[in-house]
Amino acid sequence: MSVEVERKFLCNADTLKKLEEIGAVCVGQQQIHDQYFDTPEFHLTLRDMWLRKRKGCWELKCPTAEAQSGKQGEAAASLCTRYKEITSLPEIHLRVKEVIKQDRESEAGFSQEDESWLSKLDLVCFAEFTTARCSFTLKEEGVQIDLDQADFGYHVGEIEVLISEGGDEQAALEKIRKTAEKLGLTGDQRVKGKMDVYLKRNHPEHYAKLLSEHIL
Ligand code: V4E
Repeated sequence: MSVEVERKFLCNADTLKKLEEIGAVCVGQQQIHDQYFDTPEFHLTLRDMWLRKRKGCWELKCPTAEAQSGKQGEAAASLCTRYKEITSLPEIHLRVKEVIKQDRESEAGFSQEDESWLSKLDLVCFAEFTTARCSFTLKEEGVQIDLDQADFGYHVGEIEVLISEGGDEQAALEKIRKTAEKLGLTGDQRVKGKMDVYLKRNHPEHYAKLLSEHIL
């Protein structure tokens, strides 16, 4: 299982030029269609768990043990998020069921095509959008930089480093800090992600609930 450590940043007219200057190499462009699911009572997102279907595959992003214990470290680290990324469908099902505390055993299978487990756990799609993504790498740092343009009009960049669970988070944070410095990123405020902007516009009640619980 991998842990994604990332820092979001606001893009501007100079971002592409800056990436070129620091030697970032474009490694591809893609369209990403995401559908996010939760119960009507927000069982998952209120625990900072994000279940999504992307390119026909299920993914669950959930907080790491450190994030759950509230450890943030220094200020630069607090600009970053870390989430475990689970892609095994049986494990996703297990974790989701654990949170929803469904008494009734689901008899659904675990194929990517059979979606009956969703309705059995009362999971509905609450957000759906497409992102045009350009990805860059900084090879010597093992860093990926994504420039995302969401179809609802939000443009955001992210500097990310993947580590294994229990891997060297400090080293990942340091790589992100260095990359941010090279890109000339200033500001000590966390930048909003796509979901933040999407929910604020489309589901203000859900958004308000997540804000009040300090999830967003
Ligand atoms: C973790 C999370 C959400 C799920 C989407 O994560 P995000 O990294 O924003 O999306 P994306 O498309 O870049 O995924 P990737 O391709 O990198 O896997 S939605 C909200 N969160 C929590 C969250 C948070 N609290 N604060 C920030 C700055 N980002 C995300």
